[in-house]
Amino acid sequence: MPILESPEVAVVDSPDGFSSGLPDFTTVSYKDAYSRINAIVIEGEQEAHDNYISIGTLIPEQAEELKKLARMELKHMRGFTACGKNLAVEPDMQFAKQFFSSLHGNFQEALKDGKLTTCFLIQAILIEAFAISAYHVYIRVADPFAKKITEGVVQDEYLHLNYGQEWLKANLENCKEELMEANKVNLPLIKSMLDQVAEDASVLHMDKEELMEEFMIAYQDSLTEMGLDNREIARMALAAVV
Ligand code: PL3
Ligand code: FE2
Ligand code: FE2
Repeated sequence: MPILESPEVAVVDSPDGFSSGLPDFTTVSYKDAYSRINAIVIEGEQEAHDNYISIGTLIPEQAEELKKLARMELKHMRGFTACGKNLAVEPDMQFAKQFFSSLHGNFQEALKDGKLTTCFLIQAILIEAFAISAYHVYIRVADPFAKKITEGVVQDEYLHLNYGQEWLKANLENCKEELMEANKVNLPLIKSMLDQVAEDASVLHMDKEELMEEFMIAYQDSLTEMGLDNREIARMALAAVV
């Protein structure tokens, strides 16, 4: 009488290496998904550079420090460009520009109105937390070349998030209202960007739930550090559920 089914699936090492959790980096479907994800990351790093330079125009006494952050973003951009080249993938930059367009528009409008709080929330908190979550998840399933690059990048992204967090913390009493309002408008955009990228991400073996979880950790930690209480944080996070 058979007692146990033989656990074939668990022990057989499939030819595409799936059992190790790593995808086959050479398939057409991997490269197709990577052409969009890689472009998003390249565009995101470029826009992050531009955004820190722009923020520097609103706080001239911090412009030098912000230029340093901006320079790191260009280095990240070059790193991820190399990741695409290494896999012989052509990034779909047109797709990526479109992907960022709403958030980009909101940042530009805040900049024009001198709304520093909104600029910091969009770039240093939302975009950096999005990058941190994506990079953490990607590191687990990346090819060895990209893994090494991404590990270096993610450390820098924490510095960027901290920079914005400390500015918002120091100005919290004056900026809370604008912070809440900007969050209400822009957190849903991050959620919909995540929805848009989920299918391609899954081809890279990046799980959507895991991405959301990592995002929420970085985002909520940073709001806690800023000095917001649990109720305020819950209220802010709920803006993603719309
Ligand atoms: C700020 O320093 C960088 C902003 C970049 C934003 C990236 C968002 C990434 C979402 C796509 C998830 C896949 C990540 C894979 C990495 C090659
Ligand atoms: Fe970056
Ligand atoms: Fe960054």
